[in-house]
Amino acid sequence: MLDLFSEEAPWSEPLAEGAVILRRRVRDEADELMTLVEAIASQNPFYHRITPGGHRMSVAMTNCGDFGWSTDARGYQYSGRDSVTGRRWPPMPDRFRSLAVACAQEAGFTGFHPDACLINRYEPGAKLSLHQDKDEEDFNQPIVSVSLGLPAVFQFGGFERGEATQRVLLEHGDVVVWGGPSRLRYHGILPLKPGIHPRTGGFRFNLTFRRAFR
Ligand code: MD6
Ligand code: FE
Repeated sequence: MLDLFSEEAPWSEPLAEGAVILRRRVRDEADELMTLVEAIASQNPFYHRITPGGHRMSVAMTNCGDFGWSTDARGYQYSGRDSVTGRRWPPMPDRFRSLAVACAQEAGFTGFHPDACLINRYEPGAKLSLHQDKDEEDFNQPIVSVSLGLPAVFQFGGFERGEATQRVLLEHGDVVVWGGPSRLRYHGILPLKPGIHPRTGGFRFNLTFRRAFR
């Protein structure tokens, strides 16, 4: 019998055409994912990057995979090396890749081949202003976003910055898959509220898997 009141994870919540939240999709493996994040950060620490406009980002970032996204005085770009350290990014763990591919598939996107994984770390007050993800070459490939640790409010808008936004809470273990007709929607994260999460302490982490180059 269909029981509408049992909380059987994961469950999916459509956001818009081409965008879906897979609620608690990685909750049971979140500890192991965090251990991998810590290993990556021990090789390539989180930095608060400086935007071309000279602003220090409130979100600290690192990457793994063949390419990493970052920003510096030259602009926003994907590159094979960290411009701070000059070193290649740590490889994308197989565990990360297969998870991202599986989530994309569950959302209806076959043939996702991520070559970059951006890892964001939010502290209380950290936010990400409304933006589009448009530094990738092929907008036919979706983005898979994994939330770990403290909850945050995700803003999900339209195709112009000024359009109204939906607000949804993203919690530990939630995955958002994002592509097709929604691929270029504006989105952002409101300032993180202070709290303590049993696995991540005072932080929220977000992994976004992307295909940067064709
Ligand atoms: C975050 N995420 O959740 C920031 N971009 O911390 C993003 O900017 C994002 O979640 C594209 C697709 C999904 C996302
Ligand atoms: Fe984004």
